[in-house]
Order: sequence, then structure tokens, then C-alpha cells
Amino acid sequence: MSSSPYNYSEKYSLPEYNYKSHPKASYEKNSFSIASLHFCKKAIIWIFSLKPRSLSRSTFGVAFGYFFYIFKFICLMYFIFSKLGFLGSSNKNKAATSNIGPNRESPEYKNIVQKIFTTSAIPQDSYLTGEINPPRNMSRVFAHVNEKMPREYWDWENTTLQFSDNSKYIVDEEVGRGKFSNVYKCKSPEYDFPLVMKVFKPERTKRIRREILILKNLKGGPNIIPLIDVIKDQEEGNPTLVFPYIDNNHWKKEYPTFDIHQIKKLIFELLKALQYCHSKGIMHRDVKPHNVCIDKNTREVWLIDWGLADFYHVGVKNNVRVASRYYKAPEQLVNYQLYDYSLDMWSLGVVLAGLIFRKEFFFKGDSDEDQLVKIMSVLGTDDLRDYIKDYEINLSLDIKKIIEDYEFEKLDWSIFINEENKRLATKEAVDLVDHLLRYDHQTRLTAEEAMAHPFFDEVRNL
Ligand code: N4N
Repeated sequence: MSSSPYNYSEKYSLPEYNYKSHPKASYEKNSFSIASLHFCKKAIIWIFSLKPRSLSRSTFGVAFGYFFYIFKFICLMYFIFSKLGFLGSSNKNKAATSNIGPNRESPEYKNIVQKIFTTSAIPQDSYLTGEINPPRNMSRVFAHVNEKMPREYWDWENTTLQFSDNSKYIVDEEVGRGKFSNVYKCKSPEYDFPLVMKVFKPERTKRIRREILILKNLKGGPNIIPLIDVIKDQEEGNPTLVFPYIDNNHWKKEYPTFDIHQIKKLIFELLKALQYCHSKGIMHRDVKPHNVCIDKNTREVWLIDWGLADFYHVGVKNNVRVASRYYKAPEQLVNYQLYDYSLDMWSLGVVLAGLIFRKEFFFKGDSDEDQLVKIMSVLGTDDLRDYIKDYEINLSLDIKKIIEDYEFEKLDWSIFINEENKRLATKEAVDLVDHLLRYDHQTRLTAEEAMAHPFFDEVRNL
């Protein structure tokens, strides 16, 4: 496969792409698919067509026949119920090893893709729990997703860590260093594609459980990095997550080369991942170019590092000290803790603004306070004051002083357009940025609404 940027659109066209050839296509085998339904149907027909009397004419034969008949019926029922998940507790242990990652050929996966691709005609009921006129302090969409799920779905504090055998992993070079973890390239004879190990630094065990539960809940979602295994590293025995290795260029080198079509495709793929995780009650909370991997060869987009992600619960206060400064939303900077999924939409808006205006960082503050000033200098101070009033936000003295002392007019987006970026900053692109970068988080587009924006007309049905 060539990696010339001119073939970009071809690589992205869904019908032509041969998913079978991709190594990742084979991870997930245990989901309840149409194929297993057919198997169940066949098995039922087989069992009921088998008359016990036909086995033998002796009394013993008849008794044995009936016994066999009932035994098979029980086996079949067990099989069906376990597939349907009624016997869920019995396959908890298997989860860590074999069944993680998207099987892009499975009917469920295709359904998800189908649903997300046809966003221009969004059916109303796809908003599941959507509120037309939601109260302040509550997400406009997917507000009650976690309430409706069993406790095990979101109660990460009460999960137990389970580690599989680590002896088959062979560690290569280090590829990344983070605050909470180091990432090493590695391989295993079980997988014919390269892997990475994300080795956590000690004392971080609480957070790891949250990350693992979230990765398991989101497995198979579009463009969500699939968790392959959970092990202990061979050297120190620290908890370690195993993912596929993504051969990617550094975003600082790659993003300045993007044309408008590549930008649309990238943002649209990220929206699919965000729409999916939000619909599952989860906010990523650290959307930034660093956490987006674009495969050099296949051009697939993956949203990685779910270490800061968390479950959304109505009325539960969240820590505002997450995300990287340049992508922090106003609600975090003014310490409004009842934020929701729309936090990710701000960060995505900042990524998009950086792309279309060809700025490495669209808002580049030297501190959290300065970050707010940078945002105010673009969006103006009046709307921020309205926002603070509307949501009755209690400000710290420092922030209060900043908001009172500065006076900025809201800038027209057109002032950011120059000779260099005018081909990217089209009317639609600027309009989308304008609908994502809003102080009032309830007025930002949701991921689903953003996917319906005309900016994506060109890429929506690829
Ligand atoms: C995560 C996560 C992180 C990675 C992969 C999957 C999940 C990766 C690289 C490739 C890489 C390659 C070249 C240079 C630098 N990390 N890093 N990094 O945190 O969830 S995949």
C-alpha cells in the first residue's frame, strides 16, 4: 500500500477497503453474531428432529434416548444463555485475553458504522436519552446512560485487577514516556502485528482500574484503540496494558501538510469515536493531537490514552484538573465541576481551529489563568460573564479578578484567515469551529450534531 497523500481519499473509501487484510480484523471472536444465531437455529431444528424412539427399540435404548435428548437440550440452552450474557459472571476471566478489539466484519460493528455514517438524516430516537430542554447542570445528551446500566458497568472502584500470562511478550524499544506510564514497543507470537505495552508507574493502581473498565466498555467502538491484554511487566511487576502498535508520524510534522479533505476526514473519524464513547456514558477528557494516532500505512485514525477518561453521572462533580492546558475548556478554567461530554467537543474544536488556521496551538496560555485570558481574547468577555451568571458559577478570587479586569470584544473568525490558511478556513470550517468553541457548553454541538454539519458532506459517505 502506498502512503502518498494523493491516494488519501482512496484509502478512506469504506467499500473498497479490504478489512480482511488488516491484522486487527481478527481479534474479536466471541460476540453474539448473526452467525451464532444461525447456528442456534440449526441446532434447535436438529434436536427436535431427533426422535428418541428412533435410537433403539429396547427399554434401555428408549430411556437412554430420552436422557440424551434432555441432555442435549440442556447443553443447547446453556450455550444460548451464555451467548446472550445471562451467565455473564462465568466468562469474566476470559475478557482480558481473547475478545478485545473491533472485528470490523462483524454485523454489530457494521451496524454501528452504518448508523454513524448516515448522520445527515439523524433519527430522533438515536438521541436515546437526549433532552430537548435540559436543566442546567445536566448533559443535553446521554445524561442517564450509566444510571440505566448495571453497577458493574461504571463502578470501576470495585473492580479487581486480573492479569494474564506475560511470558509470551518480548519487549523492544521505548516509544513514549508519560506522567503516569511509559510505552514500549513489543511483540508476541500470538499476534502477527506489532504491539505496545503501556507500563504504569507504581502507586497508580486506582486509575488503572478506571482505564481498563472504560477500555473494555468501549472495545470494538469506531476508532477506539482496542485493549488487547492486561499483564504485569516482567521487570517490576507493574500493571501493564497491551495495545496494537500504530506506526504514526508525529502530529507536529504531519498536521501542517494536511489539505482540507484530510482535515475533514480526521475530524470526522474523531467525531465517530467521541459519539460512540459519549453514547456509552464516557467522556475522554484528554482530546489533543498527541492522543490521536494516524496509521502511516492504512491511514486509520485511533483515539488513544483513555487514562483520564471518566463516566458521566448527572449531578456528580468532576475533577477539573484534567486535560492538557491548551485544550482545556472554559468550564475547567473557571472550576465548574458539573461539566459533561461537551468538554470533549471544546477540545476537538481547539484541534480543528489549529488545523484550519494552521496554528500549532490555537490558544497557547502560559498558565491556566493565562489560558483563560487567551480564550477571552478571542471569544470576548461579555459572553463569559453571561455564562458565569447563567450557571451560577462560584469563582475563585484569582479568576474573578481576571474576568473583571480584562475587557475583550468577541473577534470575528475572519481575522484569523490569511494567505497561508485561506484554502483550509472555508465558510463551513469556520462555522463548525464557531459552533464548537462556545463558552456555554450546552450550546456546543454534540458529536452527533457535528457529524451532520455540512463541513463533512464530502467525507460523510466515504
Ligand atoms: C494509550 C496508547 C498509547 C499508544 C498506543 C496505544 C494506546 C503509541 C506510538 C505508537 C509511537 C510510535 C512512534 C513514536 C512514538 N502509544 N505510541 N509513539 O495510551 O492508550 S502507539
